[in-house]
Amino acid sequence: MQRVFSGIQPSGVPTLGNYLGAIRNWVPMQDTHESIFCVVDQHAITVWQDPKELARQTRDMAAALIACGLDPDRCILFVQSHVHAHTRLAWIFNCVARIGWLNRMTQFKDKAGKDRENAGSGLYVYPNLMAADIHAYHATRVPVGEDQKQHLELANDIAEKFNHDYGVDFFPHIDPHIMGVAARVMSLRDGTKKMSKSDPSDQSRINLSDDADTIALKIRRAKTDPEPLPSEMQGLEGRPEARNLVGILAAITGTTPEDVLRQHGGQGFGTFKGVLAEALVAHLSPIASEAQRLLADPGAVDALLRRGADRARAIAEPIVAKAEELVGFLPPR
Ligand code: AQP
Repeated sequence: MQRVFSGIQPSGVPTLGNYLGAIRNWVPMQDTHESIFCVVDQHAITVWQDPKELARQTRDMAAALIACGLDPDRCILFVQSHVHAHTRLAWIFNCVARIGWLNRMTQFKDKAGKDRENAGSGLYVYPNLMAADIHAYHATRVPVGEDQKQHLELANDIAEKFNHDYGVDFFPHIDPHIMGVAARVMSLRDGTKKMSKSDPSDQSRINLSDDADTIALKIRRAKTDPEPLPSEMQGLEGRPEARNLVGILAAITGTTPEDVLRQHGGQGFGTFKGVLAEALVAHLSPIASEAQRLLADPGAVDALLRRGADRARAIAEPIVAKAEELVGFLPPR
């Protein structure tokens, strides 16, 4: 059975973007793959996180993932910092990856902004830790949103260079699995910017914890243009906000943007936004309630995560110990 690895940062409340671009697609994989899912708190601190918030957000994220359908009995669900094999392998990868490769990473450029000299060095080597997350499990399938594709290509370059430098065939090739219709959900305030849990504007995103009224309000306020919806896809050209809302409705109702336009073409946004809000509320409300129910017993969520870490460690430890041996480290015992 192919092994899947994917992760999500506890850098806030998971958004509709995280859900449609990643989490939702992880759920069926539990039946078809050996599935490993990780709340990547070490990635999260590559930008400032309030220490008091981070632990809570990590637990909240785990509860949200379970509420979305990840079953800790059918997958391995754990917290990155609980399994030290990730950072041990990341150090080796820091030494394998070339600076020129990292310089090409667009996410670093986006997140570091103009003041690059002042960005944390962790943000710069983030892709090396991500490569380690995956290769520590010899995972070969990585379901992610379209924005992570470049990092996966880098993870393959790192594996190839490691194998070449040490004359082995140790780290396998990763098969990026870029997700469906709404592979990239955009901000509700700016259709050219991706929806992000750390966007300063809460109005820019739907959080999985939002209640029905909040969802309806955010959709009502979502930026659009004055034209009605077109009936065909080419009518969405140059209209990023309209395209985004159409993509979201298609993804949430399991149809295609073409079908959405066939059905709603000619409608003004007042009507269309009502339909979209209703579909979102129907889909997301049960998730929010289930996450709340789980968080009523935080100790139980923590216990599930500890068990997940034990299972993750059992896979990653021997792989990373072997990588260390290949590099020439003296065995610790
Ligand atoms: N807007 C999005 N559309 C589609 N997929 C998305 N993902 C994130 N945003 C969108 C996918 O969610 C998975 C987990 O993401 P992450 O938490 O590891 O990091 P991220 O991509 O940086 O997500 P955010 O929400 O934008 O977090 P912050 O604000 O902290 O940077 C990934 O598979 C990603 O593709």
